[in-house]
Amino acid sequence: MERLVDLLKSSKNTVFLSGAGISTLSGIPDFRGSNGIYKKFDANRIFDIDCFYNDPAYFYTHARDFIYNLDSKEPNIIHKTLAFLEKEGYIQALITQNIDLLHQKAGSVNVIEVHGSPSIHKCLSCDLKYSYDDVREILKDEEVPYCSECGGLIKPDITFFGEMLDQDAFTRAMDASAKADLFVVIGSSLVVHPAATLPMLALKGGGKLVIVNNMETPLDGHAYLRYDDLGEVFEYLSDHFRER
Ligand code: CNA
Repeated sequence: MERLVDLLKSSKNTVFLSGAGISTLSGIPDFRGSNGIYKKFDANRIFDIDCFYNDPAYFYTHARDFIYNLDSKEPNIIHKTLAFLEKEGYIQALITQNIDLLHQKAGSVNVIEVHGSPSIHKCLSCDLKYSYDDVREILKDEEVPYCSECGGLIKPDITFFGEMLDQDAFTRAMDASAKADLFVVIGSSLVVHPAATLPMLALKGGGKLVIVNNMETPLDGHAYLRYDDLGEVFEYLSDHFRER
């Protein structure tokens, strides 16, 4: 791990890509990990855009214990260390596939949310915006939130399977990745595309790839450094950088 510290210190343009694995330490299950959502129910169906249109209650029922309870979830040592490293100038961009808002809660500023965010919801008929808190309030009484102005279905601004990614966010993510001299993937299985292509952009630009994940990923063979345990790595980084 000393080698990772050295890399973080010597790199001029460090980009992190986070996935659902980093929030398991905050009690939010990931998709494909050992206690992931895929083990319990069909996450493909919950986040499938056609299923959402046909049966929004299916999404909102499952999301109650997954997205609409985020107020009770706190950033862990990984989110906090990343925010600290950004503040100290060691991280230039943080790209996340997560939709749990914990990076922002920990204080990270330059966060690129490539799969959107539940902080905004929109009426699919009239485009009226609702905040996360608005929708959580509606869900206290209703199974599915509908627009108070026109009765249209309300959808969170997260990217479902079958939808295009937000082009502005993804373009920023691609630009940051292509410029990175150090690209660190944390807690992602790297199987969801196109986010999983971002490390390749860094490699093509001559950047070094580091992967921290406790299951194999398709890019392990390209990794300059490879670690399994996120908790261990971030305890080390936290101790090292905070105790200087
Ligand atoms: P994923 O496919 O579930 O992969 C997570 C990876 O993290 C797995 O390979 C795990 O083995 C690994 N992992 C879990 N805990 C640890 C640990 N303590 N140490 C090391 N490795 C660990 O998730 P991805 O992010 O790759 O997939 C992308 C999807 C998942 C995105 O669309 C997300 O929006 C979606 N998702 C997000 C959240 C969230 O916001 N917290 C939760 C669940 C799913």
